[in-house]
Amino acid sequence: MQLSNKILIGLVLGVIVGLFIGPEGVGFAKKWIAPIGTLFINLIKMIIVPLVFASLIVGACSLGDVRKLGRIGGKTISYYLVTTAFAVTIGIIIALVMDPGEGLKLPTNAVYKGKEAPAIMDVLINIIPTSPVKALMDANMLQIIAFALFLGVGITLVGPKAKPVEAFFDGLAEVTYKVVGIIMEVAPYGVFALILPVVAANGPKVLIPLAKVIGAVYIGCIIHLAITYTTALKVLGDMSPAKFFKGILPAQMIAFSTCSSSATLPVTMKNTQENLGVSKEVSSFVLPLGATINMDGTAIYQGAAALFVAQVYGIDLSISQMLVIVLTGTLASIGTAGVPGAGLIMLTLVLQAVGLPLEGIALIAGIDRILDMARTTLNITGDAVCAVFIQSSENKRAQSTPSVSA
Ligand code: DAS
Repeated sequence: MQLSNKILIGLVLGVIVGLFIGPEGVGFAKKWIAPIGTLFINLIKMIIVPLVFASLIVGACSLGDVRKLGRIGGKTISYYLVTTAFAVTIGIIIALVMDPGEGLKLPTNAVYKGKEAPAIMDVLINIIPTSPVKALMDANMLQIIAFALFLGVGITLVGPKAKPVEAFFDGLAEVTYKVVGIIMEVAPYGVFALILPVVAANGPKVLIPLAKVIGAVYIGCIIHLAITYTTALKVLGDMSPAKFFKGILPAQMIAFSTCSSSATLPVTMKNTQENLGVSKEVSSFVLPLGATINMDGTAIYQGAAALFVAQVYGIDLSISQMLVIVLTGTLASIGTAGVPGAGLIMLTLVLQAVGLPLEGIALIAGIDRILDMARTTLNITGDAVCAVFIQSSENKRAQSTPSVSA
């Protein structure tokens, strides 16, 4: 049976058993079932750093030359920024139309102390690791990416003398891919154990008061998937959406269950390489970068959640305040780590930027895991669409570049 079918069975069984045991069974689920999910997450966290580090170095080296690295990097970053800003806008529009905060009116005398928005220069400066070993130990993904890219460029520029170094990291990358394959055999059980306690704890009745917020985020994600990604796949990726969504399904289910782009990254890479024809060199560059800075689902969530909080406190936002939400929502999603619940933490940055009470976060925190499932699934899907786009663009370039005659 295909792995994606096994994972789907794990997911569905987890939901059914979660609904069956309900809130009374949460204690049992958290004590005996949840640890299996934690074990699965820890197995993937174990392999993330060596996988991203080795595959990015190999990715940067195999691009062959620094010009190609710059070209692919420029296309990748541009695609990520445009789709993320579009995602925030969708989140705002959906929340304006659905008005999820309707019916809830809370006092607005709240004095809030928001998290200072990190200055964009600080974010950029912090990307360069002063201690690469510490960055690896701390799993600081942005710094690991920066260090790996510099090493990759260095190996490329040194040439033949650095071949043994490239061969070592190429071998390490292959070993990490193989370990991922072994870990994925556990995925159906891990997915079952991750989803069951969440469904048991949140059961259908608890969700009703916040169903509109969940609806707004899920509808926003579906719209982004149906419009932005389908268009990008057809226009930029030359790939039928049906083939894409079938090929990326296992990674989407892992993302939905783990709520972690980083934990899903090995599967996203496996699916894009094996099912979507993306080369190792492109996927090893585009996907680790995307799992760290490209989070369209989180961007939609930031837009919708900010509007929900404004509605709940009866605050009418001006157009310029909504533009501030688009900007800070985009920055917040870039800065969001690929781990569960990271988007909720970054929401404080957006609320503070437009002067909304942070207390609103408490309202949404209870269902954050449910929202995180959708936004993480969209996050990794957007990364995979970008990988397909870059691969298609590079294929076209290769075809249009006259081959050097022998
Ligand atoms: N869970 C994060 C991720 O892994 C996204 C978020 O929390 O918004 O992509």
